[in-house]
Amino acid sequence: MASQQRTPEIPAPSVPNLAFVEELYYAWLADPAAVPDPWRRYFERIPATPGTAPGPDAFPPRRPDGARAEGPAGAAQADAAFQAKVDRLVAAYRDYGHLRADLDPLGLIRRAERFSLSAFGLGERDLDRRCAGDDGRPDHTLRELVARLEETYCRTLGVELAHIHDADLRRWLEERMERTRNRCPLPADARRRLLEKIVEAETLEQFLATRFLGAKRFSVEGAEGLLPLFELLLDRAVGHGVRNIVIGMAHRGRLNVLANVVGKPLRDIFAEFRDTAIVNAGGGDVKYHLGYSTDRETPDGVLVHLSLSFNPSHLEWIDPVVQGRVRGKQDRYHDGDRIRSVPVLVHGDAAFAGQGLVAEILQMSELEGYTVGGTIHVIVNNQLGFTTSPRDARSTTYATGPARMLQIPILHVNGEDLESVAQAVLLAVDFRQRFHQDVVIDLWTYRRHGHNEGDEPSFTQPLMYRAIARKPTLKQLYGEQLVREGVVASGDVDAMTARYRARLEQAFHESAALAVQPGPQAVGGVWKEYRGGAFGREAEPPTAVAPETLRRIGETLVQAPQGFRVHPKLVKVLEARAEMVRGERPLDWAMGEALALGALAWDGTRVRLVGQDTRRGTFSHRHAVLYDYERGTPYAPLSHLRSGQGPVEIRDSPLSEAGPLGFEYGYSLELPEALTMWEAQFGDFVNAAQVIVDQFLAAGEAKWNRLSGLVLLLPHGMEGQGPEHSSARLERFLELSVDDNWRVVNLTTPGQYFHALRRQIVSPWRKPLVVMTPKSLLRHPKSVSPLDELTQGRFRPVIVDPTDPEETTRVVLCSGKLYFDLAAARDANGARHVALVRLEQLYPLATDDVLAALAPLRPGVEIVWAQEEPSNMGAWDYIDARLAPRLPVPVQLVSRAPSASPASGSATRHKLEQEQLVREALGEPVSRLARVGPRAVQER
Ligand SMILES: Cc1ncc(C[n+]2csc(CCOP(=O)(O)OP(=O)(O)O)c2C)c(N)n1
Ligand SMILES: [Mg+2]
Repeated sequence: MASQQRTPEIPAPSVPNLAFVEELYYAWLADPAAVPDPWRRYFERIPATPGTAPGPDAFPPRRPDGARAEGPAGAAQADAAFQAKVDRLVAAYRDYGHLRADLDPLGLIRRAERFSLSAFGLGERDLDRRCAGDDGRPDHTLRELVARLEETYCRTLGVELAHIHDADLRRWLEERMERTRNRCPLPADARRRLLEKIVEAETLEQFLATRFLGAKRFSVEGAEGLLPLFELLLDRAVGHGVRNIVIGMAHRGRLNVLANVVGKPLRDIFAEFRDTAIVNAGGGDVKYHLGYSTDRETPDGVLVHLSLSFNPSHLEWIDPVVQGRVRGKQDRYHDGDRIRSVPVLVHGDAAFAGQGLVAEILQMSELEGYTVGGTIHVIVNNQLGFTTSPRDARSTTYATGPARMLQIPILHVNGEDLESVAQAVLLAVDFRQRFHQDVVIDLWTYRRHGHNEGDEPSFTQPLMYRAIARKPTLKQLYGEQLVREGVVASGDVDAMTARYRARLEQAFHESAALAVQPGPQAVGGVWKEYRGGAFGREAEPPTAVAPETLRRIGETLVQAPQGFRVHPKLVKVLEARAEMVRGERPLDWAMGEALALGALAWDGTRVRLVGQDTRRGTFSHRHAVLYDYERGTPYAPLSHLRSGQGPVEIRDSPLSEAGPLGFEYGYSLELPEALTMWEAQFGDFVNAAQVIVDQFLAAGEAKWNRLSGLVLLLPHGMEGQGPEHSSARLERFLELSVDDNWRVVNLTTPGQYFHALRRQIVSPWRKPLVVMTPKSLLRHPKSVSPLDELTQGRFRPVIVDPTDPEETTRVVLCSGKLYFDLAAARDANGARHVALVRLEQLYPLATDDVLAALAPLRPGVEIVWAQEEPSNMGAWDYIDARLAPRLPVPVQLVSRAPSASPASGSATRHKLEQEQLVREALGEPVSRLARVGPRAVQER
């Protein structure tokens, strides 16, 4: 008798093995032969069609949490399998429903097809079966469920969630969307108010178009929905307790936002358009770059401070600046939860997708050192960047692609459906206030005219612009809708338009009478006590600190708390620092800096120092934050000086320059009383933030009348480390130095560094300070200062070595570390005829101090400018143009030969060049090193 093979026991699906059964089931659906016989026979009893399941790359299974009821085995199994398919359908809607949402007001984008039921193993016959739905209720028919999902996820609000793997966060969002079906019905008075904003938006643009024919205004038309969005956003934010909103935005719709959101007087805007008076002899900026701020009162009498930040043309570069400003406000107002001050960044679709800075600020957004509790991003997505279509502008599906790196929702909304816009705003603001993360609203719109008003858009987008020409404006559409709904009467829209137009006429009339245009807002508020403009000829302020105070600060700096295990190698460092405090050994750079920051904090000044590897210091010299050798916990001695001291924040930054530098600049704009410092890893890398230097630091005062006392620490100096570790491009800073826009220093002693840092706070002037900081000098035995240098005196822009005027025949002017090489050679050679004069501050130049140093010398003395940089770099061109003409005799140059690259890659060559340079500077005869460039063609 043939033995009967036993069928393995197949357990009824229960919660623990459901996943396993589901996997098998889907494998069987795809290919019945792929599962073992018993399972195949089992599944064959379930009414479904094999071979119709989605492939492995289709929607990954995702089961809602929570157990399902177990029933009598057969029915329960069938139900469980059916429900599993339904669950996959629900998951697909949640993850991909946005792909078929109706987002484009022009209707030109092809939307994804409706999900086919068969792709999920479902069919028409299942439509009236009962199943558990997205809301967890068990009593839907599949038909109802699909309708609900279509409505929630595929109408005019499409939400990207698939990238979020934080279950809490997703559940919160899904629950919010599914409960409301992603709708936010608005009461009649709110709808009327939104209509009014749309009327204002359109009427202002048309007024500007007729009164200032052809003037660039980067009209909001086609994206009028931005104005209602702001109304809704402000309301919701104020409801959450927000009292400060800083807006950063580019050109598109900016004038309208200034006038109709922030409340800049129309009269002033028109005066700027008339452009008949000189606003600002120093420069100023075009009207659509200017900022404005006001206190706006809500209908409930709550005051909220709105500030639209000035911005440069460089798209997206205002982003970190706005965030830094908000962080500054949060620090100033002790908003530790970061719920009272909020940044709103309005982006263009092409810029958001294209500019790398966006990735930087997103990456920074959740770091302790940079978080602002979440930025609300709004993309004014007109589906064009100038003339470029999205297909040539990005590889991502949406313009918001870069935001998917974060665990945040991305809300795509049709800008013509204001109920959906309202829902997107609610979700965004509530999400930001609850989870303290960024959030993105992608407002789909179109651009009614060309990029600017003089542009012909149909050259490049003929089809799109044919569709736009046929399209009624939002005012028309929404007005008609509200008339239909009985919210406004048929003549109301015209009446609203006429009323606003009358206001525009009045303001236009007044603007003609404005003899002087307002220009950038005057410095006021927290800035009242600080000064911009020319430094004048005032003496260096006193920056010395009493010995007793320094001693007390120093003692704290060299101690770790009880039980803290200092790294064995740092014990010696702290001991050496203790000797410095006791005056037993001269101070080094790290200690000069620590005492400067310490003395400021001691007096209550806030200090913030951020950069790559800044806590330890790239060159392992700073150790401003110690890490317990056993537990790894950080300890920053500067934060433990005494109670009531200023807060000290020393942090490491992400590996980027633009975002972090922009952020610190923004921070410095809010806190003039704080010492804000940014450090580059090597000064060379500051060029990765060149836009921030050019557009903000150098020109911010000239363009926008905004002052900043930001300090840049840029390790600089040629030490044989190759072309990219040698130069902070001093020449570029000097080229940009004019109108006392900042200070540029290249210092030789810790004492000078101490005074320069303290001067930033002690002096009422707020100007950026660019410091060429040392590398080898950090440990140079001569580049040290006795304690006295800190307890007496002040900053010295020029240092003249003592020499005998009778003996001196050659004056060598120099700056920075080359001085020590020159001094060593001079001393070694007994070259007493050479006088060394150090220009510690290169801008502004203390020309009188140089002249005073030369005055006692005999006529006929030679004057040399010596620099270690190639002659086309460093300070030479600047010295030649700005100092040399003021000196009694022509200045000779000693430098490396001109070069396209800042330094040689060979340390040996560097050394030879340096020796030769020093000898030449001292007037010794030298034969020049032959210069052999890289060969153009490699010989084989
Ligand atoms: C960094 C930078 N590169 C280029 C430009 C020139 N530019 C000005 S507006 C614009 C198109 C912007 O497109 P988008 O971001 O979609 O904004 P839209 O004008 O469509 O509102 C370009 C390329 C610029 N201002 N900044
Ligand atoms: Mg665009």
